[in-house]
Amino acid sequence: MPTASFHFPKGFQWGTATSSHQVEGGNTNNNWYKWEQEGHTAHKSGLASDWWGGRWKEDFDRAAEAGQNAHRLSVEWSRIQPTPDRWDEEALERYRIMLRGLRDRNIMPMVTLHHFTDPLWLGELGGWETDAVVPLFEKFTTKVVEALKEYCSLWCTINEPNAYATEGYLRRHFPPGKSDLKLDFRVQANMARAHASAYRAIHALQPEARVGYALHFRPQEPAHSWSPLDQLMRNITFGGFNTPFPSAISTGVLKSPLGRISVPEAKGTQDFFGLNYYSVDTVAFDLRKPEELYSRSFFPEGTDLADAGMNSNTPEGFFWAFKWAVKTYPNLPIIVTENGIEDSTDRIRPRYLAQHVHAMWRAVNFNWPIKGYFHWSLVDNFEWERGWTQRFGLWGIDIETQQRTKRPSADLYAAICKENGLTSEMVQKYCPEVYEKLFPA
Ligand code: IFM
Repeated sequence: MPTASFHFPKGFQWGTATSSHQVEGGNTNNNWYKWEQEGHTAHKSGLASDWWGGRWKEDFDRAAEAGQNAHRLSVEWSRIQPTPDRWDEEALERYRIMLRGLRDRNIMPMVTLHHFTDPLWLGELGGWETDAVVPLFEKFTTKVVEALKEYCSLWCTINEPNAYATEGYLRRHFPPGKSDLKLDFRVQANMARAHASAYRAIHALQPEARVGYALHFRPQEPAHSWSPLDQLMRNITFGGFNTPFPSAISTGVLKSPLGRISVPEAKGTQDFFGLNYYSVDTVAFDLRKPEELYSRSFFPEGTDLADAGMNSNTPEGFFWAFKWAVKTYPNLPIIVTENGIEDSTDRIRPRYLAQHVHAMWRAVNFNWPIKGYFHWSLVDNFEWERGWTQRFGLWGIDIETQQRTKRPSADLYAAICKENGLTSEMVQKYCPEVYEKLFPA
């Protein structure tokens, strides 16, 4: 009997999340492969975590032994439809085998249909910049759902449409490396349209399906609450990044600081809200940053920051994200589709995990309808433009040998999954430095 504990409702899903290009390896027919060859990334994805080579089996074993009962993965469009007029049935069969592999281990799959990568041929047709993508994505969705519906009924149409658009059409970190705010919002509008038609296509094939998308939600705070300019920049950043896509789904209008795009067909097209939460940013007005629209995002001194400096440990932002979600989408189930931190030495991850699970528990206790949590990530994987410099896995991977090494957080997360909660003993064992914060006497 633990001394003190924070338990979750019966049936809560505990899992991990991954995506095709980040773990499969050997994806040579998509825009990211090209982007890597052109030298835009710190490293190349190469074999990634070698799941296409079969290592998914040992990694799913790890997840099952660690008490996980759910896993979110994505399918690779460029493998399944290598050219506009050809389907690769063998690739689909491989995904069927992987999903069966999850089911055999009592792990419920969630499948994402689009996670940042596009087939090369799609880019040649204009990618997400034109609404010609909408019927193409619907066709792809139909093909995948027909093939995989025996094993999966929980679908995420598009991962982080806001990050895809911002990184590819404003900040130039992702392909196609453009910087054009208008295009950024046009791409998000087309993603909302494609999401809506995929939503309907999935329900037509599988009435019991639960379908949603995953938003990268990044709360922002003004550097100085007394500064109207910092406040203004915070509001522009917040309204430019976090809210346009959600507004398209809740109201049928994609609202951005630049204007509005009508997407009436998107209104109400979700059965759950997928929340990807990592960290809070501080925003300041900065005249030296015209390319960032005169704003600067940073982590203030004293922040509990990961070594690689990409995310900080700010669990209060996680609670705030839930609060925002229930206000934006009243009564809609929430699934945490991603949450985690880059940390090769596991210095910060145990407390990050414990404090975020605690923040989620607080939210559950307001009867906010949170149904599951997918930690990012099961094993180290290819982190986009940052290559292999950021390690998000509960298990580390030596990329040369593909050898896995368990990080202490994997045991902490296993204890949480098996207990369906967080106990004082776990905190005492894995992150005693936050014991007083989580269990004040
Ligand atoms: O690795 C990414 C993932 O592909 C999308 N969400 C954020 C993760 C960590 O940066």
